[in-house]
Amino acid sequence: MRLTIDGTAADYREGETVLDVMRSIGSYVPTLCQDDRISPRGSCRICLVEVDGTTAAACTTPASDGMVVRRDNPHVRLAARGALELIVSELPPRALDVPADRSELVRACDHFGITTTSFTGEAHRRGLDHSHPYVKLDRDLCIACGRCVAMCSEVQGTFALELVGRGFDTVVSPGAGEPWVDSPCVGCGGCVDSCPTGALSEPELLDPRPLTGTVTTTCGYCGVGCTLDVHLRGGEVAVITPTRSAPVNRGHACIKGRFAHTFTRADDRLTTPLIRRDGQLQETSWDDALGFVADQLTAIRAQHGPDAIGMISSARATNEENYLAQKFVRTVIGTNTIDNCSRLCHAPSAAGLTASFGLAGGTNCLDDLDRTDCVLLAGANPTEAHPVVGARIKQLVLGGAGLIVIDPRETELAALADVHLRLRPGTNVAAFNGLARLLLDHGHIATDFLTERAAGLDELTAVLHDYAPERVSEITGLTTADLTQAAELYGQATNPAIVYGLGVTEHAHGTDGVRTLANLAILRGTVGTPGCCGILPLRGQNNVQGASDMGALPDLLPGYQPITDPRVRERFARVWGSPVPERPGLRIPQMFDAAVAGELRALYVIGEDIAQSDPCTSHVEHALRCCDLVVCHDLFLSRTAELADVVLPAANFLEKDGTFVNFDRRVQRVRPALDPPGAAKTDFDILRHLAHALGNDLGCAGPATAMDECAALTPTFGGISHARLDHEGPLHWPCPDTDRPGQPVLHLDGFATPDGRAHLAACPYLPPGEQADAEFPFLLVTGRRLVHYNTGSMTRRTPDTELLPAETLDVHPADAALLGLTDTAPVEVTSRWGSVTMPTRTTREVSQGQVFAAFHFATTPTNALTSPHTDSATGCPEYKVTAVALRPG
Ligand SMILES: Nc1nc2c(c(=O)[nH]1)N[C@H]1C(S)=C(S)[C@@H](COP(=O)(O)OP(=O)(O)OC[C@H]3O[C@@H](n4cnc5c(=O)[nH]c(N)nc54)[C@H](O)[C@@H]3O)O[C@H]1N2
Ligand SMILES: Nc1nc2c(c(=O)[nH]1)N[C@H]1C(S)=C(S)[C@@H](COP(=O)(O)OP(=O)(O)OC[C@H]3O[C@@H](n4cnc5c(=O)[nH]c(N)nc54)[C@H](O)[C@@H]3O)O[C@H]1N2
Ligand SMILES: [Mo]
Repeated sequence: MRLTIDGTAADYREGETVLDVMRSIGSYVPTLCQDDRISPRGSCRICLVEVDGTTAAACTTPASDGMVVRRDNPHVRLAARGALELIVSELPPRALDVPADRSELVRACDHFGITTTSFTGEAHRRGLDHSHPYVKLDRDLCIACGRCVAMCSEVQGTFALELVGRGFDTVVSPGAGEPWVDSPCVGCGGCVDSCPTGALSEPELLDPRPLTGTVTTTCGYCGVGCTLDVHLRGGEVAVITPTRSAPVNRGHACIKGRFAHTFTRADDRLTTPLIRRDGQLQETSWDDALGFVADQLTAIRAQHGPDAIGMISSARATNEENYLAQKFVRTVIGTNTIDNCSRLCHAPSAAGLTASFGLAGGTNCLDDLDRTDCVLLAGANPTEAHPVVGARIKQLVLGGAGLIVIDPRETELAALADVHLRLRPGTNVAAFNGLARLLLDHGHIATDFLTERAAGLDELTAVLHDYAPERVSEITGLTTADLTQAAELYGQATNPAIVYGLGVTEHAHGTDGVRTLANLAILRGTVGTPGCCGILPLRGQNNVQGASDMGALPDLLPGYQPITDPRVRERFARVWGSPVPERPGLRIPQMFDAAVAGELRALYVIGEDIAQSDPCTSHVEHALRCCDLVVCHDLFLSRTAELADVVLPAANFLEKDGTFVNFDRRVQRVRPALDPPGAAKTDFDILRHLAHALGNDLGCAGPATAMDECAALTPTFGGISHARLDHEGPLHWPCPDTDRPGQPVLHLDGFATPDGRAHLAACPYLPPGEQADAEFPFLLVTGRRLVHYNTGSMTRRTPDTELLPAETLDVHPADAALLGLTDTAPVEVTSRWGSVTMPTRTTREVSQGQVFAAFHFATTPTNALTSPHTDSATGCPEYKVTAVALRPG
C-alpha cells in the first residue's frame, strides 16, 4: 500500500495515519497534541497538510492507497504556522525558554521560525502547583492539549485529571480542583512525560542545564522489568523516563521507577568497607575487609566443614552476580547452602508450576493479556505492587473484559471487579477447589484437552466431592452466589487468564494454593494451547526469577538442573574445574535454625535485609548472633548490616552491567549509568576479589563472560548472550539456540513433565498455621504499598516519604470504634511472636476482624509479629496470616 508525499512514494501499513507515514520516512512533523500512547485528538492543527487537494490534520487522517499528500503547499504551511502562533500568543515568553529537548512546543516554534517577538495575545497568570514532590504544574504554560488527561485515563487508568475552564482559560487540573498532592494522582509520570510545553514538569527538569547523555536499562524495583531511559547531567541521574519502544512497559512506568532514584546519592550510602572492632563497625580498606573474611571462612571451613557456611544471594542483583555467587559457594566454599528471596515469595510458584506443567516460570507473557476476555486475579495487588501491569489490567476491564478478584481486602482492582471473592485469609485451597467443582458440575471444562493432555482428573474429582459450594462457603466465608458467579465468568470466558501473587503463595499451604489455582487453567485447557493466556505469577523483585534461574538455590544448579543428578554435576565440574558438592544445601529458614543449633557458623548475605524482611525477627536476630561470622553486601547500613561483622559497600542497578529476568521470563539488559560512589563495588567484583583472597579464580572476567559460561552449561539459556540482547532486545527463556527466538508462550509442543501431560492436583484444604482465637482475635495480613519498596531502604531515601511518611495498621472502622481507636492514634499490635506499635488508619479496605500492614519501615518492624510457620513443601513463610491482639498504644 502506497501514497505519495510531496511527489515521493511511500509505503504504509494497515492502520497507519498520514503522520505515521511521514514520520516513518524520517520527516520531522511538529505536533503538540499527538502521542502514540493515546488516541489521536487532532486538536492542535499544527500538523496540517494537503491531502488530495484539501487541508487535513495528518495525525487523524488514515493513510490510503494512492493518496496524494503535500506538505509543500504554502497555504497549508501558513495555516499550520498560524495555529501554532495562536497557541504561543497566549503563553508567557518563558514558554520558549524551556530547553528544546524538553519542549515539543519549542521545537515546533523553531521549525516554523516563531520567536518571542511574534507574541501579541494576552498571557495567562494562573500560577503554579508545586504541592507534589515530583509532578510540578505551571498552569501558565498549559495549552489545554489534553495529552496529560488522556495519559492519566487511557494509559494509567487513574482518571485524576481534567481540563477545566473555558476557551482561553482552559487548564489541566486534578478533578476536584484540590492541590495536586491531595489528588488521586499515583505519580506514574505519564502526564509529565507527554506534556509538550513543560507545563507539567518535574524538579530536575526545571533545571535549565542541558542533559549530557542517556543510558537505556532495566528498572531495579519490581519484577515487571520496565525499560527505562536514564538521562544524565554531569555524571548524575537527572531524569528517568520510560523507554517509548519498550516491549514490556510500552512507554509507561510507576512512581518508583520513574522518580524514586535519589537514594543512589543519599548521604548515608555506604562507600567504604566496614569491619567490627571492639563491638563497633569501623571503616577499613578492601584488602583488610576481604582478607579478614577470607581468613574467617577458611578457619570455619577447616574446623566445621563447608556446610557450616551459608549464603543468601540477592534477587536485587544481576543474573551474572547470582551465577557467580552460586559458583563461589559451590566451588570455593564447597557447599550447596545458597538460597535467595524467592524462598520468601514465589518458591511455591516454582514448585507448584513445575509439578503441574514441568517448568518453573509463568506459562505466558504479559502481552497475551491483550487478548483475554476475563482476568482471574488471585492474591495480587498489581496497581500497587506491579503498577504497569495493574494499569494494563485496568484498561482491559475498562475495555469490557471480565474481572474476578480473590482477595480478603478491597484493593483498587477488587473495587472494579465483576465479582470480588473476599475470602478469609488462608482459605485459598478451599476456594479454588470450590471453583473447580463448579467448573466440573456446570460442564465448563475442555474435555478433549483433559483427555489428551492432562492427568489426574479422577483423583481431583474424588477430592472435589467434599467441596460443594455450601462447605466452601463455610470455610472461606464467601457466599455460594459469589462463588457461582465467579465460576460462570471464568468458565464461560473464551480466553481466560489467571494472574496471581503472594496472597496465593505466602501461606502454610502455598504450594497447594498454586497447584489448585493451576487446576482451573488445566480444566479450561487454557495452558499450552494456541492463543491461550495461561497462568502468570507476578514475580516480585526485579531479578527474583533470575536469581533462581541462575541456580542460587540449595538443590538446583542454573536452569533448574538438579544437584542430585550426577551427570549434571559432572558437566559443571568439568567447566568449573572443581567438584560440585552433592548434598542439597539448606533453605533460608533452615539456615536460621541451623545457626541457632550451632551447625551453621557463617552467614554471607548479599543484598537482603533478613533482619527486617524475614519473618519472626527475634528468631532471625538470634540466628545472626549465633553465627561466628556474618558478612553483608548492601547499599546502606540495613538492620542486617548493623548486626554483621563485615559490611561491604555494594553498587546498585544504576551502576551495574548485566541482565535481569522479569516476571514473564524476559532476559533484559542492565547497563551502568553511574559509577558506584566512593569505594563501593559491584557484587560481581566483590565476589571475584573475595575468591582471589581465598586463593581461587572464579574465571568470568566480566558479566558478559559469566553469561556465556552459564549459557554453555544451561540448555534453557543456551542462545542468550549480552551481544545478542544488545542487538535483538529482550529474549524470553527457554532460548536454547542462538539462531532461534525465545519462547514467550510455554508448553505449546507438550508439557515439560515426565509424561508430557499437565497434572491436576488433588489437594484437600488444610487450615493455616495460625487462627484467630480469644487471646489473638484479629488476623494480620501483610503486604505492600505503592510508594515504598520492601524494606524501604531505597524509597525511604527519596521524596516518596513525603507521600507516605510512616507505616500504619489498617483497621476496619467498626473494629476501630469498638477498640476506641481513631485515625493516626497509636495501636499496639501483639502476636505470639512479638509486639509493635504503629499509627491506626481506619479503612474499609480490610474486613472486620482483619488488619493489614506493610513492612517498609525499619522503625515499625512488622516482621517482629509474623510467625515462623512456613509452606510445608517449600519453606515459604506464612506472611499472610498472623493472629494478633490490638490495644490502644
Ligand atoms: N510498591 C511496591 N511494589 C512491590 C514491592 C513493594 O514492596 N512495594 N515488592 C515487590 C515484591 S518483592 C513482590 S513479591 C511483589 C508482591 O506483589 P503482590 O503479591 O501483589 O503483593 P502483596 O501486597 O504482598 O499481596 C497481594 C495480595 O494478597 C492478598 N492476600 C492476603 N492473604 C490472602 C489469601 O489468603 N488469599 C488471597 N487470595 N489473597 C490474599 C493481600 O490482601 C494483598 O492484596 O511486589 C513487588 N512490587
Ligand atoms: N511481613 C512481610 N514480610 C515480607 C513480605 C511480606 O509480604 N510480608 N514479603 C517478602 C518478600 S516477597 C520479599 S522478596 C522480601 C524482600 O526483602 P529484602 O530482599 O530484604 O528487601 P529489599 O528492600 O528488596 O532489599 C534488600 C536489601 O538489598 C539492598 N540492595 C538493593 N540493591 C542491591 C544490590 O544491587 N546489591 C546489594 N548488595 N544490595 C542491594 C537494599 O539496600 C536492601 O537493604 O521481603 C519479604 N518480607
Ligand atoms: Mo518478593
